[in-house]
Amino acid sequence: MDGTTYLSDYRPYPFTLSTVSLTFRLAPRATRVTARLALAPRAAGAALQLDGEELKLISLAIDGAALKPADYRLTETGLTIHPAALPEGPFTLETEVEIAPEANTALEGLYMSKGMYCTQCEAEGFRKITFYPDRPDVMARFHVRIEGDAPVLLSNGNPVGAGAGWAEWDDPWPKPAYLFALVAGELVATPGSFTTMSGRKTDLNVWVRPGDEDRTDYALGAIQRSMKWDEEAFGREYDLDVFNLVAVDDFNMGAMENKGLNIFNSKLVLASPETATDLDYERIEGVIGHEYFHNWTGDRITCRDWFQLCLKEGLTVFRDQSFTADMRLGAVKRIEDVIALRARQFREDAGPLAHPPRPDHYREINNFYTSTVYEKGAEVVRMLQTLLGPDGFRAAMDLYFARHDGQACTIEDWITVFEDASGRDLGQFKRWYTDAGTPHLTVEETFENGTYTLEFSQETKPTPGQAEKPPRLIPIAVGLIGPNGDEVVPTRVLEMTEARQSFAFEGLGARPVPSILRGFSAPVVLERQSSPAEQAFLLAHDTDPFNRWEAGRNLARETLIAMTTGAAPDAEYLDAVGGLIADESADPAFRALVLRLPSEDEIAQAIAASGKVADPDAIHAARAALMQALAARHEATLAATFDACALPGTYRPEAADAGRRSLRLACLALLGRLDGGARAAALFDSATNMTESLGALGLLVAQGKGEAALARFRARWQENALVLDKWFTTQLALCPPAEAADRAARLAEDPLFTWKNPNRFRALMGGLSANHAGFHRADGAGYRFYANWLIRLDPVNPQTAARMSTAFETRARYDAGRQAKIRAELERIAAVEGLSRDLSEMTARLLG
Ligand code: 0A1
Ligand code: ZN
Repeated sequence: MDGTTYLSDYRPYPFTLSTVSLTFRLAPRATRVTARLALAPRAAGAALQLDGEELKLISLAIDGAALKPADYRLTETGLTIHPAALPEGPFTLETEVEIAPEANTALEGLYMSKGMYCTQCEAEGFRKITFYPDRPDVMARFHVRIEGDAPVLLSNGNPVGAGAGWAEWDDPWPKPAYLFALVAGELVATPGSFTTMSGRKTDLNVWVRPGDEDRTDYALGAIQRSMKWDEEAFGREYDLDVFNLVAVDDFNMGAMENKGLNIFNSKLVLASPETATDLDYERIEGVIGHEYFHNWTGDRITCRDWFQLCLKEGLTVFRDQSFTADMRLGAVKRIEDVIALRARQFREDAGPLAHPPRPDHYREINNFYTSTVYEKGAEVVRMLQTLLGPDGFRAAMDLYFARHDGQACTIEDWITVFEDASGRDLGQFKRWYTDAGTPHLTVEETFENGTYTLEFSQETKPTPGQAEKPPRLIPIAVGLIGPNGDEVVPTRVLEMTEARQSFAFEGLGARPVPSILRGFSAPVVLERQSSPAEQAFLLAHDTDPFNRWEAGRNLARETLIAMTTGAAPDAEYLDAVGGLIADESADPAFRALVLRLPSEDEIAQAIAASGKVADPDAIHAARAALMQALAARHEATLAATFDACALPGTYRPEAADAGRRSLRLACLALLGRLDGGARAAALFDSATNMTESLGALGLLVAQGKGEAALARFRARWQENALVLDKWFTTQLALCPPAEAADRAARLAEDPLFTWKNPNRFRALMGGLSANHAGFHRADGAGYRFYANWLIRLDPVNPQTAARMSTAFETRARYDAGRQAKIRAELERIAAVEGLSRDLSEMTARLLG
C-alpha cells in the first residue's frame, strides 16, 4: 500500500549524532527553533535526510557556512542535503525554523494548552519542531535553552542555568527525539523529594495550573512509591537530579515518559476525594508508575524502530501491573486486568484490526498504540515470568539492563536475553510477538485407574494477512481439586507446544475437578465443557482466586447467553452468587467483582465467537433480567451487605476502603431494581466523595430517573473540566439505550461540549459507544452521529479521530442490517476529501 513502512526495510541511519543543542524563542504564532546537530557520516557518500513537517525554514548552515539552494531539497516531509554538500568527516548542521504552536490543534509537536506551551513527540512529533532524524535508534545528548516570558520553563534532564526570561537544561543521557519535552507557562509546583537506594537525593515536582494545586498530593506520593518499588522489585534507580511531572488539560493520550519531564493528561494527575473516584485513584497511581518505570524500560533502553513498540510498552505495562498488584490486592488487580484485556484486546484480535504485538507494517504508527501492543505485550512478558519462575525472570531482567543499557533494541534482543539467562530455546515462544489472534484452547478429560488426563488442543483463527497459525508455546497453570473441595494437586505449569497434547496426573483416589489456566496463565480462550454444578463448585472451592472468579464469570456468561434466546436465569448461578455476597472471608473487592455481570459488549463478543449473531437489544434485556433475578433472589443479603459496607469517617483512597465502596455500589446496582432507585437517590444526596456520587448518579440514569440529579451535578461541577467529563460519559453510557443517540446529539449542542479538547470529545463519543445497545440502535442513528463527528474532528485532531474509529471494529458480530449501516458510514468517512493518513488507514483496515 502506498506510504506503507515495512519492518523488513529497516536500515541503520547512515550518520551518527552525538549532541544536539536547541534554542527556543517562544511565541504563540511564531516560535523560532534553532538546532545544532553534531553529525558524522558512518560511510562516505550518503545523503543527509532529515524529517520535518509544517516547518518554515529560516536558515541552514554546515560548519557555519550557509547552504545554497542547490545543496539541498526541501519537501513536505523533510530535508535532504546532497552528499556533495557534506564534509567527509564530522560536521555541525545548524538550522533555524519557525513554527506556530498556537495553530497546532493536532497536539503533536509543540502546541498550546490553555496558554501553556507543551510538547508531545512520540511517535513522530519532533519532526514538527525542527529538522531531525526523527527515529528512535538515533540517540543523542540534548542541551536546551528556552527563551520566553513564562515564569516556568522546563525541559529534560537537569537544570543548568536560569535567569529572567530564559532557562537552560542539559540531559546527560542520550535519547531519541521522541523523548524530548518542553513545557513553559504559568505553573505551580507541589515539591517533594526522594532519596535513592545509593543515597542520591532527587527533587520531585508536580506542576499544575494555578488553582489545581490542591489536587496534587496523591500524584506526588505515587511518584515516591513508584521510585521505591522499582528499586525493590527490579533494582532500578533514578538517574537525574530532578524529576518533573506536568499536568496538561489538552492531551491525546494518557501520559508520556519524556526523560525527567513526564507530561500527563490532567485526568491522570489531579485527584481529591470530592472529584476523583476510586478507579481514578487507582489509575493515577498505575499510570504514574507506568511513566516512571519507562525511565529504564523505554528511556535508558529504547526501541530500534516503531515495530518494536511492545518492547517498551508491553514490558512497562507488565511492570505497572505488578506495581499496582503490590500496592493493592494482587488477586483483584489480576482479575481487573483480565477483564480489560478481554474487553479490548480480545475484541481487537477478533476483528479486522487484529495485528501481532510486533506488527511488520504500518502506514501511521500512531494507529498502533493498541491494546495488543500494550496489554497483550504485557501478557507475553507475564508468560516469560511464568515459564522462568520469579528468580529466573529477575535474573533475565538484570541481564537485559546490564547488556542493553543505552541501546535501541529489538524483540530479538529481548528474546536472546531470556534464552541466555535461562538456557532455553524460545524460538517457538517468539510467535507470541509475531502472530496475531487469540488461541482457543479446548480440553478433554479422562479418569482411569487413578490417572487423570487432560488433553488440550489449540487453534487460532486466521487474521488479516496471516492465514497460517502454527501452534504456540502455551503455559497452562493447572491445579486439581478433590470431590470434598480440598486441593489434591497444587498449581503446576504445563507447557503445551503441540497442536494437540496430553498431560497425565497419577495416583489420584477419585476423579478431581480441574482448575485450568490459573491466574490466567496465558492470553487464550479456554473452551471446556463443564456443568453449572461444577462451575459452582469451583466458585466455592477453588484456591486460585482468579479461577474462582472465572467460574462465576462463566456461569454468568452462559446464563446470559441462554437468556438472550428466552431461557430463564440459571438457578445454580443464582444460588452460587448468594453464598459469596455475604462471605466475610472473601475480600469485599473480590465479592464486588463476582457480583459485576459481564458487560453487554463482552456478551456480544462471546455470542459472535460461537458463530451466532449478536442482538444488542436482546443482550441488554437479558442483562437487565438477570440483575432483576439476582436482586429478587438475594434482596435481604444485598441490603444487609449494602448497609454493612458503609464507611463512616473521612475518605481514604486505599484499596481496602475502595473495595468496600465497590461492593456497596455493586449491591446498590441490584437493589435499585427493587427499590425504584430510592437508595441510589439517598446516596446521591448524602455522598461526600465522587465514587459514591457518580456511582449513584449512574444508577439513577440507568433507571431513567437521573434528570434532576444530572442537573444538580452539572451545576455543582461546571467549573471542573474533569468532573464534567464524567457527567457527559455517565449519562450516555448508562441511559436507556433507546435514548442514547438523541441524548448524544443534544449534548453535542451543549456549550460545555468543547469538542477540540480530547478528553471532552472522548467523554461524549466514548460514552455513546459504551452504551452498547444505544450505539448499535437498529436504525443506525448512533453510527451516523458518531461518524459525523469523526469526520468533523479529523482535520483538527487526526490521531484522536483515528483512535475513536475503533468503535466500528465489531461490525461482523451483528445482523446484516447493522453491518450494512456500519459499512456505509465507514465508506462515507473513507470518501472524505483530504482525510488524514491516520483515519484513512483505519477506515481501510476496518472495511477489510
Ligand atoms: N508512550 C506513552 C503513550 C503515548 C503514546 C503516543 C502518544 O502520542 C502518539 C502519546 C503518549 C505511554 O506509554 O504512556
Ligand atoms: Zn508506555
